[in-house]
Amino acid sequence: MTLHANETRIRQMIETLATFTATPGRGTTRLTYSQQHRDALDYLRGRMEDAGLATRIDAVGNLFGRLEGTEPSLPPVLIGSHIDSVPNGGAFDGPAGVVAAIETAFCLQDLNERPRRPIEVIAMIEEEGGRFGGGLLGSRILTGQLGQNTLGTMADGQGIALRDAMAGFGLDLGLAHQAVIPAGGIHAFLELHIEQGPILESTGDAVGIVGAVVALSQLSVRIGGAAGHAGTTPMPGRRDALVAAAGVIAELPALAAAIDPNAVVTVGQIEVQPGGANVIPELAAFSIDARAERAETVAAIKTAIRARLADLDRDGFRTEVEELLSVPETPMSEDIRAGLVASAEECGFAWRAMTSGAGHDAMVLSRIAPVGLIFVPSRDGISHTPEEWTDYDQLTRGIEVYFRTARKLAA
Ligand code: HGY
Ligand code: MN
Ligand code: MN
Repeated sequence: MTLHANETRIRQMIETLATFTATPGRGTTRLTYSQQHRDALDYLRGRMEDAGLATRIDAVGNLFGRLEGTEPSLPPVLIGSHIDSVPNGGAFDGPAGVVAAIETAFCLQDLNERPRRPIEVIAMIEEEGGRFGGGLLGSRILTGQLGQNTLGTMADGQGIALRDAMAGFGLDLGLAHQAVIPAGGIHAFLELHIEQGPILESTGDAVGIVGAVVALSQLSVRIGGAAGHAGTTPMPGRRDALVAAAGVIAELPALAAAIDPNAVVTVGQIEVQPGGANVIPELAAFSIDARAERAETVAAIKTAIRARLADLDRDGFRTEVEELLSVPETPMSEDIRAGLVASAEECGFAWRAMTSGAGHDAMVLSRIAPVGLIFVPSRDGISHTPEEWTDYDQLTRGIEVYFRTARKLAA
């Protein structure tokens, strides 16, 4: 079996991207429109151009590299992933997919092959939502699901408006509509991603071929109580927003399990105001990330959360729930899945059919085109931490399967 994917090139791109972090020595922190994002784009443009791609940055900062096809008027095959990270994340979540796409272009260059369909490599913004919340921002803008009205209301944790962060990056929010890919604008989308779970490592399969991505929702909950002096305010009658929030958060695992034992629910962020050690909190704001195989299960979990918050309203608190993101379970294209299986088998690599518990841009892009998603193993199933790791020979094998499938899609 001829291995086209080049492990040295792949490793060099992953290791260089890992240097564009705001937290050197403590994982990858590359937030959208940050200096680290700028450095990564400058580097990636160079590598894309080395691979024979014509590069451009769209109105919201997604980086594209185009390999012209012999029939340029055909809708391109879009390949790639996201380039942002969670705070103190790993070196592979996102970059593995961007590098897989650039390596695909290098392999075609090595073979001196021109695809019939154009191929467009993409490095998308803000998939994690690490800066502006919600997530899947780049792909939701590309597919017309997020427009200027909503974008105009978004700000980061420091209160910097998305509009201003874009301006600082040389982008004009007023032109965001230009980033939208029209219906029929792409032939297919193919993404390689790390599994971020323990299955492939435990089974020894080389790649996971994804059938569907689970349903997921992200909520922002605010609980308002009453500030007061920690020393002189008797316990009975307090409306301590943090105690109320802690009660709700502590109950979430049992609340979700009662609805679906396989559902997952996570509170990753919490903010307390005014934040004095001797002041009774008047506001507690926290995130809830809820996921399950089916959208109606996630909906039932959200209903149960709202009912629990209504109890607090009756106790004199003021609660609010904002839905930042809600995506139903998303099946991948059967044809592309079959193409990935055929490529894995022609390489003689063991593959495994999987469902993705992690959200990915592929689930959003499935709104405008058939999509495919392939996983490579994650050591100890760890991700979203500096310890995230995939062996380079494992990544190279996954990229070989990916390249062969992208090549067929563009034929
Ligand atoms: O949260 C997720 O599933 C993905 O890593 N953004
Ligand atoms: Mn990711
Ligand atoms: Mn992630």
